[in-house]
Amino acid sequence: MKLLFATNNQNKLKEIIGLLSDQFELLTFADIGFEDDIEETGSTIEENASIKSKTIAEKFNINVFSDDSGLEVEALGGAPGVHSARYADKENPSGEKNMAKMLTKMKDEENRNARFKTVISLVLNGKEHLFEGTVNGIITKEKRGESGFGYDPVFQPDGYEITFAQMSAEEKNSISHRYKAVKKLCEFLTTA
Ligand code: ITT
Repeated sequence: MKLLFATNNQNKLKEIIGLLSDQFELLTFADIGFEDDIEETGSTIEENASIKSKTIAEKFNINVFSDDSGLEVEALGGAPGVHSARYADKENPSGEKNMAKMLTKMKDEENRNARFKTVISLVLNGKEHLFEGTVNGIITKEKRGESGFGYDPVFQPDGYEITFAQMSAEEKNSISHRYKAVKKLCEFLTTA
């Protein structure tokens, strides 16, 4: 089955390719010649996932899924959440600036509980289905590790002494929020 993954984020694309089983032929924006930016105007992670997949499904009439993710920090009332990508700088977003802001905000905070959340919106034959994956952990006091992307160097999942950025891609992929959501997506697709 041909399925388009609606994302401009090459890191996420690499992760998903490693997660999806061979029974799906994964298409990207390059395959359909889509070069625009989809404005993520939703106020929740769910809404933004829907906006991305529905925009592409309506324009190209294909089966498509998108993933919207965010980091929710308990002591910050769930922030940055839906604003994770542009937390520190709306115009020129960067993982480095986001982590610096996060570590400053959390400097004297004892409650370091956080969770990554992914929502996948699948539009299959014109109908939308949502799948969610979360992973609990803590915000570390300083950055550790070089792998992954985004907030990975400051996020340590529960049950581990290392951050996502200190894990191999395979290890992160076996426990991540995205993995859990993709697993639900795959289970659904294989029975659909
Ligand atoms: P899209 O083109 O798919 O929208 P994006 O970079 O905007 O890509 P999201 O909105 O889904 O991605 O994610 C928002 C931000 O959350 C992302 O830029 C990262 O900073 C952070 N994030 C998401 N998943 C992450 C992960 O697995 N590890 C670290 N940070 C992550």
